[in-house]
Amino acid sequence: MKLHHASASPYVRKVMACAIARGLAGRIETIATNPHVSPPELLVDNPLSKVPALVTDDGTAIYDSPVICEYLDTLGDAAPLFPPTGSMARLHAQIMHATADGILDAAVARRLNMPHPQDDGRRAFDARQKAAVDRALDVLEKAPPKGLSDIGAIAVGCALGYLDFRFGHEPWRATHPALAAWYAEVSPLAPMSETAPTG
Ligand SMILES: N[C@@H](CCC(=O)N[C@@H](CS)C(=O)NCC(=O)O)C(=O)O
Repeated sequence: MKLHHASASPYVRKVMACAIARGLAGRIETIATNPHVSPPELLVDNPLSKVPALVTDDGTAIYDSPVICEYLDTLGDAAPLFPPTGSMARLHAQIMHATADGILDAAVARRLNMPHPQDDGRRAFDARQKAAVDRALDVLEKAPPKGLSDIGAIAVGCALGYLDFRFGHEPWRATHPALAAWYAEVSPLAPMSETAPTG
C-alpha cells in the first residue's frame, strides 16, 4: 500500500497509529506530500488534495482518515480498533473519534488562519474555533478514553498531540487532569511514540 503522507499532519498520524496498532506499518510505503500545493500525484488519488490518502495493493484510492482507518481494520489478524457494527461500543468509539477529529478540524483551521492579518473577522473566527476545542476537551475530560484499544482513543491521542505540537502556548492539562493522566499513560505506547509529529 502507498500512503500520501505529511509528518506534521495529525490525520496522517492517526492512520499510521492505527497501522502500527494493527501490525500493518511494514506494508505501507509513505510518499512525502505537501497537499497545499496540489501535487498532481496526490490529485490522482484524492481530488480534494488532502493527506492522508491511501492506495491499496489493488490500486483503490481511499481518502478521509476515518475511511482509511476502517479499511486498515479489515486487514491482518490483530485485535480490531473498530468495535462490531451495531454495538454500543462502536457508537461510543465513533462519537469519541468524531470529537477528536472535530478538535483537529478546529485547531487546523486556526493554524491556517494564523499567518493572515488579524482583523475583527479573523479574530472572531479564531475565538470560535478555540471555543469548540475547549468545549470538546471538557467533554473528553468527563469521560476520558481507556487505554489505546479503539479508534476513539487513538484519535484523541492524536488530537492532544496536535494541540501540544501547534498550540503548546495554550496549556490544557491543568484544567483537564483526567485527560492529562490518560495521555501520559498512553504516550509511551508504540502507536503514539512512533508517530509523534516532527517538522
Ligand atoms: N477530513 C480529512 C482532513 C484531512 C486534512 O485536512 N489534511 C490536511 C493536512 S493536516 C490537508 O491535507 N490539507 C490540505 C488542504 O486543505 O488543502 C481527514 O480526516 O483525512
